Amino acid sequence: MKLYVCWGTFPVPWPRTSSSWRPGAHPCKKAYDALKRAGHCPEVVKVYGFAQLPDVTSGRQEVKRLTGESLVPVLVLEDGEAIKDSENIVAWARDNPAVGAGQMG
Ligand SMILES: N[C@@H](CCC(=O)N[C@@H](CS)C(=O)NCC(=O)O)C(=O)O
Repeated sequence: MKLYVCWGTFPVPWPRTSSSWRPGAHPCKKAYDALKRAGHCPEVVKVYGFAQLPDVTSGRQEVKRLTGESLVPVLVLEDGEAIKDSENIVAWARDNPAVGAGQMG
């Protein structure tokens, strides 16, 4: 699976006012962490740029082609299904743990 993210999956230390930008709630990190927690190991694709600007990077163009928007994070499953919005990705990870995830030994 591929996870398209902005510039990385680092935490953002600064508070923002909109709901998806609370401290520590960097949407791309949230999506990545949820997938890792569920035992997945997504290939992370950094798309760089900014959603509000023209899609100059190939990553942004691919995300736009897949979802109709250039906003990340976007998860692309092995069958090509694209899931956009970090909340949806977190929910998908919760509902689809990797085979063997959570088992010890
Ligand atoms: N509601 C969306 C918000 C996504 C969002 O805010 N993404 C950040 C990047 S992590 C952003 O700045 N997007 C604009 C951009 O991609 O330039 C979600 O939770 O996925």
